[in-house]
Amino acid sequence: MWCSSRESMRLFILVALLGLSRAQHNPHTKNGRTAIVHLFEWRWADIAAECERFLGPNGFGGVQISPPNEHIILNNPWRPWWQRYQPISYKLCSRSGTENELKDMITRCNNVGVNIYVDAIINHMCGAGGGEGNHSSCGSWFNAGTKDFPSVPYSGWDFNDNKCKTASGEIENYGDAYQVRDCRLASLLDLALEKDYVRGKLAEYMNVLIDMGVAGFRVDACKHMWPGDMTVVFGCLHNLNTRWFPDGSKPFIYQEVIDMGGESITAKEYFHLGRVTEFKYGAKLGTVFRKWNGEKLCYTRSWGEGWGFMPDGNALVFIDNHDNQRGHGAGGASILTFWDPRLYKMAVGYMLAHPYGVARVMSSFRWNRHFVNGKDENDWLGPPSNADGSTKPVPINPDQTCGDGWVCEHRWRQIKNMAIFRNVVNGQPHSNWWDNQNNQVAFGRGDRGFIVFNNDDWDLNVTLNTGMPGGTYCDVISGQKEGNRCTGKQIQVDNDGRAHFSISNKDEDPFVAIHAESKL
Ligand code: QV4
Ligand code: CA
Repeated sequence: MWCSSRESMRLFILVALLGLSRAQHNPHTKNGRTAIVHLFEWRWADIAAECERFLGPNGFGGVQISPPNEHIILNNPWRPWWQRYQPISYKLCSRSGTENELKDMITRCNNVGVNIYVDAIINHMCGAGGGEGNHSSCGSWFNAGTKDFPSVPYSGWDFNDNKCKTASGEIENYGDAYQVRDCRLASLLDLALEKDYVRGKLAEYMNVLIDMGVAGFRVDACKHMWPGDMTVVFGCLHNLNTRWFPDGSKPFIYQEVIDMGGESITAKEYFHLGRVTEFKYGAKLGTVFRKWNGEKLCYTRSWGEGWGFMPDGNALVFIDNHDNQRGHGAGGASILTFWDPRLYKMAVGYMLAHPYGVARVMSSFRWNRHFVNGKDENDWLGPPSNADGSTKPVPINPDQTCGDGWVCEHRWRQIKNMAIFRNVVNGQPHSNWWDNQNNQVAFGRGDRGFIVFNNDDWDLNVTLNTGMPGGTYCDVISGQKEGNRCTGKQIQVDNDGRAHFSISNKDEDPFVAIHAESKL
């Protein structure tokens, strides 16, 4: 069972004194793997297969899965993706599959070296307007109006309404930390995490998943929870399952806090608990690659902390996420997504080549966008589904792309190969920077890898010091090494480490990347 708050407080202080409090910052990826991929709304059966047939063989470190717990099922709008952000209980049946399918996926992914990270919704239950009945993914009865969730069980006592001071009961002003944490986010019934009982239920839910073999959690809506309450819940978490992880490993925690500056709550308040999503990263890199606001790629020489981002050891980075790729959450119009594939591939490539942060790749489904006055009226549309609302499987085409509306950005050659690049250069310093004082830049990672971008409107033709050992390398963007042949451009590195690069601004992908394992 769960630990009492006093025990966990003592444990926390002990852990802090021993200097082990950074344990929850480690993703525990296996065998030198690095990148995480968010398989948004995928079914457990498809993720298990993807681990075995693609993620394991291509060196991906882990998968962020959609919330596995019981959620509301909505008819209006019809089965939106965001119904999964409205918990009904901690039973493990969801739109992605059953508890057995979840267990099978966790086991099979771990067995091929791929970790599972769970999207944990612990700030709230369903919306206040969620009604009464059993329109929920395991069929549990609930009543949102009276705040009754017997399958947990939670009752009215377990929610924050008595503490919230706004007239509407909603968060009205993000300048007031009390409102942000004690009032309702978008009408979602706000849990009282100050209560031992609630803390215990949350820890129990997370511990069931840890015992099954997950490696950690993306924790939803952390801005809306008090760090002190979260400290107690996380202090109660088990160590990872020793069938796959070293003895004494703590779950990896990465917290969703959107801190673009200018609010009362800052990301810093959460650093001791685990990593934090760095939302400035994608917003800024999108602005740079789009060349908006006078930004130039050459200014990214000091990319990372030099741009005012959080400390490297705290950051979880991404180009887009499931919210801001469709106008939810934060980041605005500069966010690059699969809808802008040419710039998107460069931005994801840049992220995966750069040492800052733990990197997460997005894998999306396509939907019918319908803009009215600049707003996408279809931003709610759920994953590819059958007429009864069940999610469609992910079919793999003969050319290895995905069918039925699944985008599978992680399978795009350029992105997959850059995930491998990140593993090959892991631990190497950012080195041998070059730029043309505009939008052509290059940098290396010690003597293990080198990347060159041309985001100008003219050709790049330059000889650069790569820092790499002499030899012929295969560019993993225009092609890749297959056996001992190269399906893309070849790059000749001289014995002094210098190589000539030529990248037309008209190239399909105007960037080139080579690494130690793409040597011919
Ligand atoms: C609406 C109104 C309310 C009204 C209510 C009446 O907004 O004012 O009282 O109807 O019933 C959906 C609807 C939203 C609706 C709400 C409750 O979009 O209109 O309220 O349900 O019925 C996702 C979606 C939300 C969705 C939510 C729950 O993005 O649109 O709300 O799921 O289904 C902030 C936070 C940050 C958050 C981000 C989106 O600081 O934490 O906003 N991001 C995370 C997730 C995100 C998720 C949630 C948090 C909530 O990444 O996907 O929201 O779990 O920046
Ligand atoms: Ca809250």
